Amino acid sequence: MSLTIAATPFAYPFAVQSTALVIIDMQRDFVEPGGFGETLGNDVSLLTAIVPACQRVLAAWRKAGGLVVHTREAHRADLSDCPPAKRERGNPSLRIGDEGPMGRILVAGEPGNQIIAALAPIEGEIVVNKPGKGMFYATGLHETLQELGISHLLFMGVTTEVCVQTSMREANDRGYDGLLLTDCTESYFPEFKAATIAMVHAQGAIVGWTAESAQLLSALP
Ligand code: C5J
Repeated sequence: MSLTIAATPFAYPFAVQSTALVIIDMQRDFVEPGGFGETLGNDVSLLTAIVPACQRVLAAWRKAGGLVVHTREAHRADLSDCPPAKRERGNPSLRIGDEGPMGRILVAGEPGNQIIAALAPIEGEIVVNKPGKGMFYATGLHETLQELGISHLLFMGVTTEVCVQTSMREANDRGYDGLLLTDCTESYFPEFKAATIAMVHAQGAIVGWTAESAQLLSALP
């Protein structure tokens, strides 16, 4: 069945069977108080504020029978998939692989690397550990989505201008129609979120579409 979201800059037609809901990096270290994000001086309450809206969308999408993809920014324990340039840049108090407040920073399997309980994956959902900011780099996800006949992607998660935007741009270059749910994404920097939303739907949806979650919820049967 063809559905339509009243989106910006124009209507977004989609079908549940060929669309995946993608939840980017809602992992404890970025979102929860006491995690890595907070040790960097970020106000994580901005990010936790989107959790109820994300839960509503996830519940409705599961009920509609749609595919769900969860991502985590995660490296192997030996950091063989972490380029030195990523680990060594700048002068942070903690680097990737160091012991942080919730285990080793951005290392797969550590407590801080788990998706927050409120959005925990269930059986049948795809969980992708991604070593980069974008969800397609070195993950094999494009091939999986192609096999499943997915052509449309609905995006939620954090942070808007980093991993969410990078993933949307990667998706756009691979031929997917992507839509960003604006009340289900957040940044530690509100001005970066606003700029990203504007960039995504500028120039006739040059990267994709944007809409509030209410628009998606009212479009679902
Ligand atoms: C994400 C980051 N998930 N900001 N990572 O956006 O480093």
